Amino acid sequence: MSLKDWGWTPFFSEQLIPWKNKSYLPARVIRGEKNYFRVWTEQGELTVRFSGKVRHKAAGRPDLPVVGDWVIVEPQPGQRGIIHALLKRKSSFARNLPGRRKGKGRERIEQQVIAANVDVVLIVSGLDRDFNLRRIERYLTLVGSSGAEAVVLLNKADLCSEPQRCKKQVEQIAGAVPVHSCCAHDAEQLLFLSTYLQPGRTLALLGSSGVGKSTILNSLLGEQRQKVAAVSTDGKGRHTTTHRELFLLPQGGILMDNPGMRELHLWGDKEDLAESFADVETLATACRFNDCSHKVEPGCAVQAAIEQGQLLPERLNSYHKLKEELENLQRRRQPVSRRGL
Ligand SMILES: Nc1nc2c(ncn2[C@@H]2O[C@H](COP(=O)(O)OP(=O)(O)OP(=O)(O)O)[C@@H](O)[C@H]2O)c(=O)[nH]1
Ligand SMILES: [Mg+2]
Ligand SMILES: [Zn+2]
Repeated sequence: MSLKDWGWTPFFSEQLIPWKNKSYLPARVIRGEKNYFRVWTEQGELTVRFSGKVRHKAAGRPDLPVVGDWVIVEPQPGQRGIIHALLKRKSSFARNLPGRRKGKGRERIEQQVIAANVDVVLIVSGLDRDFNLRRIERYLTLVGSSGAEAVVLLNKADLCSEPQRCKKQVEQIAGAVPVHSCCAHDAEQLLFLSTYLQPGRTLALLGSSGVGKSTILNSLLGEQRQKVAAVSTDGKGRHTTTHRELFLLPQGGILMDNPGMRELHLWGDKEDLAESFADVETLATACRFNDCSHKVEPGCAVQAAIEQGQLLPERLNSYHKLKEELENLQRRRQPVSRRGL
């Protein structure tokens, strides 16, 4: 196995210049625990922690390593090592940290980078009780701001009486993002994923708990590596997966399994809606006023599209809601110094 199989590209090797004369190794973070990481290197897997210097230099949590990151590691005896630096990310997805802390009477917001260097995010949604177009819109906006490509995977097609109808509904809100439906228990139904899987390419499974993310991974691996558990009687997942982790697939490609997301507070700015709500924003170019809010103004092309049945009111509500959330975030965001590592 080579670094390339794990996603190493010139984008990262160009960053090695300052480290050239040291006996350090590039390594990919494949799993994060509370106080240490598992990384993959050309010499195999190591358990590593980051040096005090890395912690000290980090301007905040976003500058600390997460699963998917490439780091510079000094190997130590006993399959251990120390992380000396974090390489610049090609892509990262982040959310506004749920359960914001309050500092000195002022509400603080914090960016939580969930994962790094992902090429394609598979947004997984169940075609059972989990199915929710508004949640898919939220995921599409999150991925739109990450630098990764998005693909929607509607799983549990066997539990849905009209999977094609649901798929069409999703296609209507997904713009150019491809939408697939499948049953994860049947490996043949996952063959279409080979379009996205290539050696060195990193895919990540994202979605609520219980939608079948780990089941998809196990099917692709051809073995039960990740624990899966039935959803509870109220249709909710059980948060079976508790860690993010990267897996190398036998057919080539890397797949990240993630814990189910409880809350999905966006991190980004309102420009991120340009992709996930391209339909609304295109209509908006024909509004009479440049700063039209698409609520009450005369000559609003968006409202006109609703009246003519070309745009669903739920979709516009969703747009307003996410836009407000992003504007609020922009207002409250404190400039974080990006010192890098
Ligand atoms: N009927 C049906 N059941 C499925 C399918 N995919 C997964 N399941 C079942 O759904 C349940 C939850 O699957 P998991 O793979 O654990 O879900 P997960 O998304 O990894 O959940 P967390 O780890 O909690 O985030 C398990 O009982 C699976 O067997 C499918 O396509 N059809
Ligand atoms: Mg899981
Ligand atoms: Zn308007």
